[in-house]
Amino acid sequence: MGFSFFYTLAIVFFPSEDFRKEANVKNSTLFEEAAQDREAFWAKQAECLDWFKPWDQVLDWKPPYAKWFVGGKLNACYNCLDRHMGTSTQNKTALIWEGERGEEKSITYEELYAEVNQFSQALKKLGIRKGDKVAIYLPMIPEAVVAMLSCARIGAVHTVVFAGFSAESLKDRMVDAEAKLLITADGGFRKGKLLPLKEMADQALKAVPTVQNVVVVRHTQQPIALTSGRDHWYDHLIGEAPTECPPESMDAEDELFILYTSGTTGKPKGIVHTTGGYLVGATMTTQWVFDAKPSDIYWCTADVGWITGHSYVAYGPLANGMTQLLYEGAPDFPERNRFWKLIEKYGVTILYTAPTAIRTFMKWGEEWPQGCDLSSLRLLGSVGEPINPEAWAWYHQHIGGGRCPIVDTWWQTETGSIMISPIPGVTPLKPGSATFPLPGIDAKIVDEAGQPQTSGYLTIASPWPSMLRGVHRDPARYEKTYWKNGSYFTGDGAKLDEDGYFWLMGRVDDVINVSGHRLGTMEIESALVDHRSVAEAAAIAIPHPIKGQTIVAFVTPKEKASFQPGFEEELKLHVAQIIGSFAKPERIIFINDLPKTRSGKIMRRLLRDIAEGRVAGDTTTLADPSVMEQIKAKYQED
Ligand code: 7RM
Repeated sequence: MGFSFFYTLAIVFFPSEDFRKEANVKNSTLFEEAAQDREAFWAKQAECLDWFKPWDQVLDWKPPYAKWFVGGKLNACYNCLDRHMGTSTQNKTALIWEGERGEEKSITYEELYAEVNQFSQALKKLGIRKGDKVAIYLPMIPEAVVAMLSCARIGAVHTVVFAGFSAESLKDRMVDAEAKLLITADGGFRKGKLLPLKEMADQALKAVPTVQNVVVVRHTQQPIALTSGRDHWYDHLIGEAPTECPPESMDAEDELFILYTSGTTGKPKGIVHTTGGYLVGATMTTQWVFDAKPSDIYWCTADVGWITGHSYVAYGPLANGMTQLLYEGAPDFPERNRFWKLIEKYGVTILYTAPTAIRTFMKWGEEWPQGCDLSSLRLLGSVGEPINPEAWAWYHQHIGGGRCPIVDTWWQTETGSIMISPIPGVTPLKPGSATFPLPGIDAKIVDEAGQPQTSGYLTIASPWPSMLRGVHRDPARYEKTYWKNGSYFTGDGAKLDEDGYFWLMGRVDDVINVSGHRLGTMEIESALVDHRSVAEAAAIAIPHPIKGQTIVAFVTPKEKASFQPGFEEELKLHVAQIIGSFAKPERIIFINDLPKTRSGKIMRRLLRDIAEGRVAGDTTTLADPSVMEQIKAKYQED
């Protein structure tokens, strides 16, 4: 009841006539076509790409394994670069890069094409062939995009590891992917500090026997150690490489990349995406949702280390010949108006960012954007977690000047491209709702038994082109985690309102979302118990006004001595070392015992009750119900 009260109050924002008139999608025809014949619809959309050989069959669906555009041949890099040569896009700016200290660089499509060709040759010279796995551990610099496209060009499978991940996390991913080569940099910049990427890479590489070569981009110029015979400077390789490298003809179902994402166990999953379907999804959603126009200056603030950076920095925008901004740095460096300064300076027309960033800007106050000219903006986007109506309203008014539609885009690493989102010239917006599934996306809300409901689990009942094709080296996990009653199980809860709008309600599993970073509570727990003084740990997420969620950990130490004051900080640092500093718990509470069932299951739900100040739910199944009082006392005392 409380919920329906909340959403029926929502104001509806209709697309302006001006926006609609110029929009790529002006009416509901796409929805109708898709509803009539989904496969025929996707086949028509796939014509947005250049194919070396057309497909013989649109879809081969043997649940839960899908093949799209069977027999079709293409190359993702060719579709992002080669096909723009000889068109008006050739001399257009592809990437505008700005560093934190104000350095600038601008690269046209032709220049990007040239560099990618050379780097592709360099990779080949280092022995990289079709199907080989290449790890990329780079800051947000143009070379990150060059690296991805070069892999795609020669048919190598990239696995990008976010530069905020620790050496340990990088190692785990390279080992699981059996990476043959690593592309990294001397370092990166963040909040005026130097990130020791090469040092971390060296540390990780000690335990990765499969990596034979390391390419190092010169970026910060900080002194680093090179291992001779293994490490190579990027600029040297480029300087020596031939200028042309023909694109490999790839099967539509050949792997394009693996991207690791958190699940409900301590071990991240290598999500596999293939070439044809993925690129159709990324390309078409960029046209529909971001209303991509040749004149746009587009800025997606996501890092290439996340799926958003893959689909909406690297592939989608470039396949559409867009001009985009890349910024390597913090939003408050040197001042809290850096984003707004960038928008003013480059005339950004489309901004795609995360609710956690918007809430941070809200906290800093509207005087920061007010001091800048944001009149170039015409469209705003949001991704990563539900955007609360207050943040939506602030974004709409103070950034969008009340004139820009906001596309609240729901999707996942696994879905490859946006699934539920407004189409800005068509969809009436309700702040806080991602609105409707895109054309061709068969989203359904169901109960445990798979029956349609207005509140329950969000599922996708039919395959779609950019869907994951599996979990790298773990088909059992793919089948078990994602498929229930023949449908794709998203792990998110959702509700439908009386107008058919989708309202995302957050995860229904042990996956949490801190500042838009996806993490498993199990990953944090494994990192905690990895410390020699920790016996047991339970991590929970509690609501946080800026970060969306924040981590609270309950730890039972092995020895009395560990209760010393500095221990909490030490443990937090330990988590940062194992996963990355974004995974640090906000609070660690030391207790003698965790609330457990008689069979030994930790009841995290009861810990959440304590942390959120609720009366604890049913404790009768606990082996020792008295632990609850002790934990509560400890929680309130710290
Ligand atoms: C793109 C991305 C996926 C999880 C997903 C949701 C949450 C993402 C929204 C959202 C509500 C949104 N990929 N999520 N976008 N929840 N509204 N617009 O974030 O794999 O890293 O995370 O993020 O819980 O399952 S991801």
